[in-house]
Order: sequence, then structure tokens, then C-alpha cells
Amino acid sequence: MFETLSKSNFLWIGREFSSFEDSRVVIFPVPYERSVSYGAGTRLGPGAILKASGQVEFFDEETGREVYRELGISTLRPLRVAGLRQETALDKIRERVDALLEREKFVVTLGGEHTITQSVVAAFADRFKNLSVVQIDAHSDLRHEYQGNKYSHASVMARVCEILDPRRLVQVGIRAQCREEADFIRQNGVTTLYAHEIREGKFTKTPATWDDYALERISDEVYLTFDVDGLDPSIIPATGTPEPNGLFWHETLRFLRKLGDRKRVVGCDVVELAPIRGLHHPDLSAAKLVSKMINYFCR
Ligand SMILES: [Mn+2]
Repeated sequence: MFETLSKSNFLWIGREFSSFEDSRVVIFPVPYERSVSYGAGTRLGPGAILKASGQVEFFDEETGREVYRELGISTLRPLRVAGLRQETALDKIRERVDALLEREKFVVTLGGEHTITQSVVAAFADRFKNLSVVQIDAHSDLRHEYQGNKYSHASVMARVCEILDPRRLVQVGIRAQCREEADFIRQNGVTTLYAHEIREGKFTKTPATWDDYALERISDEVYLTFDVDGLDPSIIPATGTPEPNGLFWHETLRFLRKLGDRKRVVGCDVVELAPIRGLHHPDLSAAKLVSKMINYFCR
């Protein structure tokens, strides 16, 4: 039922540490792309991350671990979603994640456009009743629908807020939204750390930093959705809608590490990488981000 990649899998791991049965961590590539609003190419994101991951070191100098040897990391064959109706594709994603959770895997989903997160969160929310969702993103993605499509990537968090209480959503790095979204945030108690407010020190009480403010608002079980456009375009220019004034690498990883130390992160995704031919640093950065998440979140 679960076909895995034995070559060119995540980190390019040999069979001994990448079999499905013996691996605690499962990489789930979902090359889903429907509702492009500006730049295209997110369907190529998972492949680019897997390819670049061959250049990521097995050893993590920060945690001192070789996590693939400890836990095993298996990579599924990319889910076939091309040509399916969007509801059919989204159901298929949810069913697959549910089956992986049934087998007690730590699931890392690679997009694809952000829309897929609603299906993944639906599966997680079934099993984890006090789930919080942490969203790193430039956009709040809270439009009720966008361009007539309620399954647009610009509406994915509106769908997530139909699955769980909006007060369980914490957004970080937001710097592009419409008035409807700003109103939704205020009226429904979403916690939003806007990029300009992070920079101005609104959440900072010396010597604590903005990440502590966010952590205080997150329940013990958390799902992390990471839209790569949350990072500054100087780090990840390869995304459909890059926005200036983004998060930087060190502060983002510090937040993720604290998240792993203080909460139980039950799953995560990295979405919206749209590779640029001939520019490989964004692909490698995204692959390294995935590796760091596994190091921080999986004990
Ligand atoms: Mn997004």
C-alpha cells in the first residue's frame, strides 16, 4: 500500500534506514498545484527538495544527531494527484495521512501548494483533540474564497478554521492580507504575529523574544505548517508570491527548536516551493529546513 523511494529519497538514504516498516519518520510528497495566483511551479517543489536533500549532511552539528540512523526516514512515492478533481485529490491526501497516523508515523508532507494543508490538518485533528496549528507564512490565507474557489491556497487557513477553533491558530510572519482577513483575525481570536510588529519589537520583553510570545499561545500538541514564503525572499525567492520583510533563517530555526523543546509537535509540512531553474540555493534551504524540523521535533 505504501510504495517508497529507494533511490533519490529524502537525504538519499540507503535501504537499511529508509524502509517503510522500520522508519518512524515518513516523508510524504504531494505535488498538488491548482490555484496558482501569480508564479507557478509548486508541483515541482517536492522533487526539488528531494533532489537537493542529497546535499544536506546526515549529521546535524546543532543537535549532534544523525537522526536517520536513530529513527529511520522513509520517503513515499509522490502522490498521484494530477488530473483528479480537487475534492477527490484533497480526500485522497487526507486518507493517506490518516493511514500513516494509524501506523504511528511522524508525517512530514511536502507540497505542492498550501491547499493540501487543510486535508492534512483534518486527519491530525481527528486524532489530536487539543491540536494547535502554527502557520509560518507571508499571507494569512484566511479569505473565505479566492477567485471563486474555496480550495484556493489563499483560503487554506479559512478551511483550517472550520476544522478547529480559530483561537488555536497562531500565525507568524504575516505581511500581506486583505481587510476581510484582518477582520476575521480580530473577530475570531486568531493569534497573528505580523512581520512589521515582530520587527518593531511588539512581542519582545527583554530578554525574551517574539517566539516566547507565540509559544505561550500554543497548546501542548501542535501541527506546524510552513509556507516557504514566510521566509524572506533573499532566502527563498523560489515561491509563487514572494513578499519583502520576511523572517530570517536563524530566528526562524530558533523558534522551531523552542517549539520542539517545549511542545509536542505531532506533524509538519513544507509547502509552496516553486523551483527556479538554475537557482538551486532555495531548494537546498528548503531541504535543510525539513532536516532541521525532523531533528527538532522527533525524539
Ligand atoms: Mn500560504
